[in-house]
Amino acid sequence: MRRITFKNKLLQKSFDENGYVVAPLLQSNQLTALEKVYKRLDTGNSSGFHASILHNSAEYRRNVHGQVSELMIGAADGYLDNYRALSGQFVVKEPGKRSFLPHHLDWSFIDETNQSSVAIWCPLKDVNHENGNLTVLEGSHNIGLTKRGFGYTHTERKVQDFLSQRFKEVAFPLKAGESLFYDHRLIHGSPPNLSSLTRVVSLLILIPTEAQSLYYHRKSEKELEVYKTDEEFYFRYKMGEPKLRLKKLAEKTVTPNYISLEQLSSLKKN
Ligand SMILES: O=C(O)CCC(=O)C(=O)O
Repeated sequence: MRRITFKNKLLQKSFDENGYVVAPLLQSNQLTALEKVYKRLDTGNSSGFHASILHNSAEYRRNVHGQVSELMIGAADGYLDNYRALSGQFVVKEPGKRSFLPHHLDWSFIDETNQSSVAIWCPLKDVNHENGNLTVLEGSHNIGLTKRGFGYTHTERKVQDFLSQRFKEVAFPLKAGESLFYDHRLIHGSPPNLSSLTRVVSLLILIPTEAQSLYYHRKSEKELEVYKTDEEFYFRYKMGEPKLRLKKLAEKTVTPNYISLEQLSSLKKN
């Protein structure tokens, strides 16, 4: 049986069925505090879509994590059943077409066979289609793509047709402080920010308190090495670097899941 994520049974049911829950999270004073943190730490000269977890500076990654998780964890605790913060981030869209983010899956943070990790996506200002609200393929978490490494692309053209025939795309225009809680197995993306203002979202990634955090490292197109990680992992390492200088913590190698037509078709037959 799958571990519970939400304290509230109705929210849990919706999370199980759809792969997400929308709920109010932050008050205006918390949003103002996050805005100030973003402005104080922002190093400028970015373009398109950028996420603080991929910033070059380990100090920046650490500072953002510390401040975002401190400001979001209390409200998150109100909803989630015994989860802990793994990574606090800002995910930002600068104005312009280049900030488009096609449908994708985030990499896995834990073994998701019987438990879920959660992302809480909370805009600091209202979001809509024009400035890049999140969209999801409702129910796509149930495809069960649980072994996802960093650095796989999901660009096969026929995949989009397959997905749009099978799943309903739902967009989430949200008020500042409202949040989308999504299961990391859910396919999601966002249109470009075509407004004139930068869109800033605070994002908190949480895992069950007792879960071992993991990193699925791309060894080849067909192989993922599984590493145990600790609290410091996302400050010490920048994803996508050719050499992460990981200690020899590998336990096993698994076959990666990614959104390819081949994998989706074989899963459909099962
Ligand atoms: O902030 C966005 O628009 C998308 C974020 C996202 O897809 C991600 O962080 O994986």
